Amino acid sequence: MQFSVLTIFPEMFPSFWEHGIVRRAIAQEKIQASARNIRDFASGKHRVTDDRPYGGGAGMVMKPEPLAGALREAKREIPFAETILLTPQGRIFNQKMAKQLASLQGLILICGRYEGVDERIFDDFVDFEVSLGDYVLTGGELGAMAIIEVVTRLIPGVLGGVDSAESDSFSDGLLEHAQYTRPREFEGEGVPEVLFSGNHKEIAKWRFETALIRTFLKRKDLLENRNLKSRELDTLKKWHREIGKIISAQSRGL
Ligand code: 4FV
Repeated sequence: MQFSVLTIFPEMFPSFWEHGIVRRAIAQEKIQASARNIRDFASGKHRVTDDRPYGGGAGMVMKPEPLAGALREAKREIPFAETILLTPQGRIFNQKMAKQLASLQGLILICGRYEGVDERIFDDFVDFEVSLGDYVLTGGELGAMAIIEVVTRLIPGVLGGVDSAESDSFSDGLLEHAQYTRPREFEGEGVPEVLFSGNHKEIAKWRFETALIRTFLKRKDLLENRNLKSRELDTLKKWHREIGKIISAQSRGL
């Protein structure tokens, strides 16, 4: 997978390339990543990349010519790449979208700044718009980094041995189960006994049920907006029956 970031702040990326999973994936040559300075494609002595909006109004707009120049060079380097513009108008980025992106060979990521980019860039160059979330950043760089990190984790072979994308939150649509590590006793609080049972079937059952109840308590939407697996449905039905019994017992004043 090749990532090509277009930004007026390429200096934001070297430290990102040099840490964690992105660093490992680059070292394993599973990904290549570069950040191109849009200003290098701006003309004139001041190489401006922004200008006042036609029709007046506050703020500045990213000029189309420097962006088009940077895009054409990036496309020459990665002709098969899909081009993403990071913008609040885009589809919200999530794990499902990351899985789709991870199947691509190349991504060009346009980082907007100022009030946004000239609309004519959308039509001619942008394959799709992606938003990091419903809030306003001052630039698309953090969105580009998030996409690169999340997608890189899903590239086969990047996550070795112990850590696997399969057990991630959201990978199977549920939040992750509770995690514990040493010490066994922390400020008077222990660790669920089942985790010391050595009974991997019981441990897996406990982890599944804590993942399901946490998802129900914290992110009910994740259960409402997808087809539940039979095991999830059966467990929810079991809890529903048990809760029903408790409620009816209460109503019988026991
Ligand atoms: C944003 C977001 C975002 C809008 C104007 C930068 C700013 C300026 N990008 N997800 N939310 N961008 O707020 O991706 O271009």
